[in-house]
Amino acid sequence: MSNTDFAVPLATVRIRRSPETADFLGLDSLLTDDERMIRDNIRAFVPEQLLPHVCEWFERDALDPGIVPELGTLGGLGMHLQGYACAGAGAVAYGVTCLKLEAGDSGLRSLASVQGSLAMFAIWRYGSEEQKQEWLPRMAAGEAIGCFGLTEPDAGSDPAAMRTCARRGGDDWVLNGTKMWITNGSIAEVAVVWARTDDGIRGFVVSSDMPGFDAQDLHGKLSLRASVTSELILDDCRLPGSAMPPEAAGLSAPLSWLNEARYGIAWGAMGAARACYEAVLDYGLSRRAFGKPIAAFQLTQAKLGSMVVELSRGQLLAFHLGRLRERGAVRPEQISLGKLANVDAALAVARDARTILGANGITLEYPVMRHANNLESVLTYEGTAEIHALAVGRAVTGIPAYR
Ligand code: TGC
Ligand code: FAD
Repeated sequence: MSNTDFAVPLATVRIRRSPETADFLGLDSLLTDDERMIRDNIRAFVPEQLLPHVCEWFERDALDPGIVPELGTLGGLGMHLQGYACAGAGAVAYGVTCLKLEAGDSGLRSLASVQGSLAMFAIWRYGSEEQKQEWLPRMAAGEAIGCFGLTEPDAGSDPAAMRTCARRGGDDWVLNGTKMWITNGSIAEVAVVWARTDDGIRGFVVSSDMPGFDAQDLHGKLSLRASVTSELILDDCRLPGSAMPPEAAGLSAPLSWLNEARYGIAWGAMGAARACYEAVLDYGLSRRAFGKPIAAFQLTQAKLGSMVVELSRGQLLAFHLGRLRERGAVRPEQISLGKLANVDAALAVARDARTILGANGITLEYPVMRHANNLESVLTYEGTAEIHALAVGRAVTGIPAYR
């Protein structure tokens, strides 16, 4: 018997695929008709408006802000807020939107998270009526972009160590300091920034045309390249007294808003993972080695099987958090668990997916390494994996171990 006798005859490699392979458990049936409709709108937007450009943006380390009004038209910005031209959608509808956006690129979901869950939510929750009227309808339409400045060069995981300060100048506030790694920074018309005052940490709504406000883009990123990331410089930036919403006081304000965005990431990471899985499933069925599709090898199927497990678990987890959230019953540490688990799962899927593509996997021709690189930022921002592990640890032991 020769070696070739062991090869599987082509005719025996029968391909019987589950019709909804990325939704192995049929989770789609858990969505309401409205949620499915919102999901389908965004699903169409990504291949039409994002995918034709995203590789070029990733290569150029840039994003065309022209996409923002397009997303606004679909109701994808601040969609979970009520009033002020926002859609008032539920948490699961917002979640499936994040999933679909991040299936395109984490940079697009980031843009929507920062705009809707951080900048708009801050104004919606704590802003004066005048600030809400001035900013929210335009931000929902994508006519004005917002950013959220908490992190500083020397204060990321520990925002309580921030140095940016605000002092009184008559009735005005005068801000000095630097914010670092700020998504949408240089394309934003409005920034919600945090500064130390004599009265503790406070939030400020800063229009980017105020004298003393500057934003410089950060370059040389190997991750989240189809996204604008900037440094904000506040150099004697003078703001009217009304720029400080009275209730945006203490770190608990920004930290509680982060729950909004972290929840979206639990869904979004599953979008990146699904895109990786779908790309390599098709590839594995058509790419041949040793006389048969590489998807016919047991080692490849083990990888695909574990991707399906991670995707199914992660989407169920995100869905459960969403329904809890809609009942007002979700706890911050449960959101920490969701962000931690689903970003880890997405990274594992992306890493396995890259190997299935072989050398093709290191190119931009396939979305996998772009997603894998992006997920390194997602692992770090909105609280690092370590910070979320500590949040879960604090919840189960009652002992805070951050300090
Ligand atoms: P600690 O004493 O624990 O807390 C201070 C106050 O905040 C409250 N709090 C929360 N409230 C609601 N939800 C949460 N998740 C909360 N976490 C804390 C807390 O109850 C307390 O309230 P009060 O009333 O007693 O004063 O504060 P700490 O200084 O010891 O720090 C705790 C720690 C480490 C958890 C916190 O500092 C933290 O979360 N660090 C991570 C920072 C972070 O996530 N930064 C994200 C910046 S924005 C961003 O990354 C955007 S990325 C772009 C994109 O989204 O796409
Ligand atoms: P550090 O806090 O210096 O942490 C370094 C390492 O030490 C990490 O592994 C961390 O987990 C670990 N560590 C720190 N403390 C502990 C501890 N107590 N126990 C165990 N380990 C610990 N911020 C904004 O405010 N707005 C934005 O729009 C924004 N966008 C971003 C976009 C991108 C692409 C990136 C990469 C970041 C963005 N960030 C933004 C910043 C982000 O939130 C921070 O990078 C993040 O909070 C971590 O802070 P750091 O980078 O300073 O890391």
